[in-house]
Amino acid sequence: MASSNFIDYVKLCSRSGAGGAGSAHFRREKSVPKGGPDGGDGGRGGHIILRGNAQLWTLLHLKYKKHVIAEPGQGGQGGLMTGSEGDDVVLEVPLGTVARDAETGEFRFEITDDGQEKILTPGGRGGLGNNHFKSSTNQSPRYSQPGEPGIEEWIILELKLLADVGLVGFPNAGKSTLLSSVSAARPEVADYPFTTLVPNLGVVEYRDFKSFVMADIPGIIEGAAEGKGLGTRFLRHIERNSILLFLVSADAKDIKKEYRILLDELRRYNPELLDKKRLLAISKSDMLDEELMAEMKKEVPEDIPSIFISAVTGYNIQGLKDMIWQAINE
Ligand SMILES: Nc1nc2c(ncn2[C@@H]2O[C@H](COP(=O)(O)OP(=O)(O)OP(=O)(O)O)[C@@H](O)[C@H]2O)c(=O)[nH]1
Ligand SMILES: [Mg+2]
Repeated sequence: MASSNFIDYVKLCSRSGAGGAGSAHFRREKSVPKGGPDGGDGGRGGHIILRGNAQLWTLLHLKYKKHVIAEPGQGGQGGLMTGSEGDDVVLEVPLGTVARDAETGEFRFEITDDGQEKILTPGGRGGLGNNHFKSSTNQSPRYSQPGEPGIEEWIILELKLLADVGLVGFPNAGKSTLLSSVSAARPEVADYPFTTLVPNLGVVEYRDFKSFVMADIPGIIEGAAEGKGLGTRFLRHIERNSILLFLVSADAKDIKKEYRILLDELRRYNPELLDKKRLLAISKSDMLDEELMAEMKKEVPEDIPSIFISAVTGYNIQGLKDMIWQAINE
């Protein structure tokens, strides 16, 4: 389970549309007693297409889409009318999505650019109308081609997750509890420091099928840069995150001070980490009454957007997601 945490994975049945049949029609008009073949071609069946979308971060929106089916093309008609093409089905996927054949594991392609489109399962070609089979020896062919069948295949879409939000906090701050309350990830939670020893990633569902990835990493303590606690070796996991969410527990004696210590450890590990956008959440706010919270609000650092939350009661969790989403997309 631990490793699959890092990969978003969807298996789906992709079925393209069959091509429409060519027509075997003959021109029939009062003024033209012996009209020639005028059967039009069948239309192409719909493709299943993948399109890169830089606004998507996960494959969550495809998780429950087991079957993807495109329309067949229409048959050709008399008067050399080509049948209309079946509508394509376009699946939007995040950049970095890899498509594989589910049976053989064969690599098909990777979507790397915003707006890039690749045909995953091509629609069947339309059949040719009888008009194409006219020859010097046969002026009135009665046959036309059938359309090519569509293809049905099982496909795996895979995406290596890069976390958008990294959680930074002391041991026991409630990082893992927060991750498990906003995502399907189930990191271990316990009332002692260093419960989390390896990073966990979770996909956080946001409004309208949008989502982002949150990384829960082991707690950091003062002196981590010199190797205290688990040291800073896990900080490399947040080097590629777009924003950092600092978590300080509501029972901290001095919120500002804890925040400064965390900041300082990050700076000593890699000063570039401080170029990232930062948010601060005061966790375990269910332990505060209103009066106490009002008092503490005066003590939070002013130079960072902050919010009081409780992962246990759900207090302000939606507000936190809004803040994160805004920060990621600014
Ligand atoms: N009252 C309350 N307790 C919480 C809340 N969130 C976490 N806790 C408790 O705080 C303790 C630590 O929680 P964890 O989520 O394991 O903390 P962590 O930051 O992941 O800790 P490490 O993995 O050791 O760094 C547990 O006993 C949790 O039940 C909260 O919102 N309210
Ligand atoms: Mg933890």
